[in-house]
Amino acid sequence: VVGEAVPIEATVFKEGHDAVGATAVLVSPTGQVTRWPMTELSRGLARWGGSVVPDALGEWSFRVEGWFDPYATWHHDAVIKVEADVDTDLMLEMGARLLEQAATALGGEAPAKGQGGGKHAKELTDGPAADGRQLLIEAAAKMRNGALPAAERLAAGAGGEVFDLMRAKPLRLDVTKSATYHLVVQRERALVGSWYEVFPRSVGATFSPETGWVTGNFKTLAANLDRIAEMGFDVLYLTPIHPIGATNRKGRNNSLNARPTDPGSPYAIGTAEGGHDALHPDLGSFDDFDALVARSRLLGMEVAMDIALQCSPDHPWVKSHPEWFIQRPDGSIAYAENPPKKYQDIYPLSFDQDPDGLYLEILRIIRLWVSHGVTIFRVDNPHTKPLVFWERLIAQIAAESPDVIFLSEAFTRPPMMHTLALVGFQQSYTYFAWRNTKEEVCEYLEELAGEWGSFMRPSLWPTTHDILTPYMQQGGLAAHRIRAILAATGAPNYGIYTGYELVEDVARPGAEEAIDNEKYEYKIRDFNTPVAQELSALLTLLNRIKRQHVALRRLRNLTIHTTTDDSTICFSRHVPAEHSPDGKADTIVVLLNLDPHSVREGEVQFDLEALGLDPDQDSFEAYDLLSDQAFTWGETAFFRLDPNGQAGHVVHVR
Ligand code: Z3D
Repeated sequence: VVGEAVPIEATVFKEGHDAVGATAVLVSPTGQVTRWPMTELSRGLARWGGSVVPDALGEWSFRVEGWFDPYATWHHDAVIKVEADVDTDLMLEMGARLLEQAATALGGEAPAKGQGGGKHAKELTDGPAADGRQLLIEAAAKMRNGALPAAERLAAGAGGEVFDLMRAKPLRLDVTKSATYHLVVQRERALVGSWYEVFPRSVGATFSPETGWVTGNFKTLAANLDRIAEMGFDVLYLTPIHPIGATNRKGRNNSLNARPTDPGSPYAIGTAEGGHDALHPDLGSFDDFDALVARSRLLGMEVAMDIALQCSPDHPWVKSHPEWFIQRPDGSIAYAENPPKKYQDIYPLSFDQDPDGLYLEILRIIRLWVSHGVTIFRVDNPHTKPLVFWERLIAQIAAESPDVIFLSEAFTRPPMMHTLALVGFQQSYTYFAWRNTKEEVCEYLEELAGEWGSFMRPSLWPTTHDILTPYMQQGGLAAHRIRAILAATGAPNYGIYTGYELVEDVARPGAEEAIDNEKYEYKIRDFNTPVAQELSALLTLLNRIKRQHVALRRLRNLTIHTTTDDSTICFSRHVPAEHSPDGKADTIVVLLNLDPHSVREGEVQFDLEALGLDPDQDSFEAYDLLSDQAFTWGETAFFRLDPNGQAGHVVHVR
C-alpha cells in the first residue's frame, strides 16, 4: 500500500573475486525511476536485500541491478597491502584514480576551476553533489602526497567521510539488470483495518409476547452505529441484505424445518421480489440504505457488504437464466455444499454454460452497490467459483473504481487461497482462528508476514458467525481478551463479529459455531454488562493503539522473540525512521500469555537489533500501552501474565 516499505531480495554474483553490489530500481506508474540501496544479507549465499517505498497508487514495477564495485574491491586489497607495505604507492595511486572517477560520476555543477573563491564560484559549486566531488578530489590529492605517512594517505581514501560517501553513492560498473516485476500499490485500507460485523436485521430488533419479533432495519442500525464507531472500528461489515427465499428455508439451529416466523438465512438469496440487486423489504429502501452508508461514513466507517454468489430456489435467475445452473437428468438442481457443510436452502451458480452472461450480470450488480457507496466486498466462498471469473471481475472494478477492496472468504487449501490473492483479491481470511498454541501462532504469524506477505494480505478473526473454535468455547472471558489482543496486533487487518464483547461462547452441539446462531434468527444484545464493557474498552484501546502506531499497521516487519514459557509468545513489529510517515522510528512489542486457564511467568530474550536498538544497549524503556505502565527492560525481561487480569502487554519501545 502507499507508504509501505516493500522488501526486495536478490541473488547477485559475478566471476572471480571482485566485490559486487546491488541496487533496487523502482519505477512509478508514470515511469519515474528511483534507486534504493541494497545490502548483503548473507555473504556465503550471495543474497542481497533492501526495501523500496512507493508513494502513490497504481501499477508500479521494480527490478534489481547487480554491479561490480571497484571501490570495495580496491578497499579490501589496499588495506591489506599498504599495511604490509606491498605496492604502497601503486595501491594509493589506484585509489586516487578511483576517487576521481567517482567524483566525475557524481555529476552536479561543474567545478569552479580557476575562478578563485568569489561569490559566483560558490554558487556554482554549491549542493551535495559538488560537496562530494570536492571531498573526493581533495582525498585523491592527499593519497598522492608522498610527504605524508602511508597510513595517513590510505586513511584519506579508505576511511571516514570518503568511505561513507563511497558506500552511499558507490561507483557502479558493469551494471546488469534482472527481469522486471509488477508491484501493485493500493490504498492503506487494503492492508490496514478494524472490521466490525453485524446482521442488520438484529440491530434494533425487539421482541414481546404480544407483537412477537419486530425486525431491525437500516434505520435502527444507523441509530446504533455510535457504539461501534466509538470503539474505533473503521469498517462496518453487513451480512447479506437481500430478500431471503422461502423454499427449503432453514430454521433455528440449522434446522431443515423452519417455522413460519423464522426469518431464514440471509445467505439464501432471492425471492420473486428480487435477488442480488434488491434489498430485503424488512430492512428498508435504497434511500434508507444510502442514509446508513452516509451515517457510517460520517462516523469514520466504510461499509463492507457480503457478496454470496448463490441462489435460493426462489431467486429470479432460476427462472430467467436456467443456463446459470446445472440441471440433473431429472430436471432438478442439486443444493450447494462446501464439504462438510450442506446448504440445503441454496443452489450453486454454474459459470461454465454462459460465462460472459453471468459475468456481465455480476459486474452490473457490483457496480450498483459501488454506486450506493459500498467500497468493500466480503466475498463468500470465492473458491467455489472460477479463478478466471474473479480475475476478470476484480481487474475491471479496479480499473474503474480503484478504491474498491475485495476480501476473500476462502477457508480451503492454501494454494487456492494464495491464487485468489494473486488474481486480485486485496485481502483474505486466514486460519488464524485455528492457530492456538505458541508453536502454531508463531509459525503462522511468520508465514503470513513472510513470503506470503508479498501477495496475500491477511485478516485475522477470533470468531465469526460461522466459527467458534474449541479454544473460544473453553477459554471464557480470558480467551476473548487474549484473542482480541492477538488479532489486533498479529496482522494489520482484523475483525470482530458482534457479540464478541458478550463472550457468546456456547456452541451448537456437534458444530463449531455459536448455538442459536444469528444466521437463522434475530438476536437482541445488551452491551451494558460489566463483561461487555471490559471487552469493549479493550477493543477501543487496541484500535486506538493501532491508529497511533505505524508499527502495527505493517505486515512484513515481524520478529518473534524467544520466551522460556511454552504458552507465552513474544513478537515485535518495527518500522525504521526512514520508512515511517512521520519520520520517527516506531517499535511495538507484544508479550502475550496464550493460556486462558493459568498464570504464566518466565523470561523473554530480545533480539535488540530487531527492536531498532543498539545490540550493546543495557536497557530500554518499555511502555505498556494496555496498562499505562513503564518497565525497564534489557536484553532479557521477566514477565508474569495473568489471563484473568493482565493477559499480555502491548509495549511501545522508547
Ligand atoms: C455462511 C454461509 C449459511 C448457513 C447455512 C446456510 C447457508 C445458505 C455459507 C453459504 C458460506 C459462508 C457464510 N461461509 O454463513 O452459510 O450457515 O446453514 O445453508 O443460507 O448460509 O453462503 O459465512
